Amino acid sequence: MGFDRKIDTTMYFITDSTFCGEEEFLRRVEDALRGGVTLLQLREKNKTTREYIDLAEKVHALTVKYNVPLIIDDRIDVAMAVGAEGVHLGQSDMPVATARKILGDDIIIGATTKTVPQALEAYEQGADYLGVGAIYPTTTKVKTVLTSVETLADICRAVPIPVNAIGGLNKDNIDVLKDADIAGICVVSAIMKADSPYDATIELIEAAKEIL
Ligand code: TZP
Ligand code: MG
Repeated sequence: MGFDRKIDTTMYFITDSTFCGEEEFLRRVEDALRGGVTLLQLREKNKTTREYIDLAEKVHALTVKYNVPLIIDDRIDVAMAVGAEGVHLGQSDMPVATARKILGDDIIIGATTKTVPQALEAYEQGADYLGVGAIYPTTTKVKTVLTSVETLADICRAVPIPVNAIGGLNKDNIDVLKDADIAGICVVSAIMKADSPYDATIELIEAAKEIL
């Protein structure tokens, strides 16, 4: 695709706005950004299009301030509307190739994949990074099945783009990932629901350094 932008997926924070008010949500997002997350995904499943765009604009103002790319989950229209840096697509969302055709080469496209064939397909269609999981059971609302670390390692070997692990990850359980050649970790609860998202981010980055 001639796409060679470097994406730092080391500490990829995915948001969940469902358990607190907007003010607290935005405060937690900014705390995580201050703590050093390298990539941030706004993930909304129950908002209207207008509400999604409204929140994405607010979150984008924060990510721009910290020079962190903003990825919008599922919705390329919302990503385009707010000028987000990227979009993340699952297996039931728009195919990566279609999104690439619409968005062009300058937008980051991530894809959720759980098998080597899915990973190869997403890569060949122009995905810039992959999310693979759930590695552990998760308390975040999501339709997913568990993915073994072995499959994760196979996917890392199969594609030349960054592969991140996701699902139930926290600073105390990511050592199982050390033999898979992942580029980073994705977390929701470990940061979003921490007493201090700032401290949690710093601790996660420290723990990730040991295994990446
Ligand atoms: N996809 C697979 S697991 C998951 C997603 C979006 C949720 C991860 O959330 P948490 O809280 O980090 O387990
Ligand atoms: Mg999706």
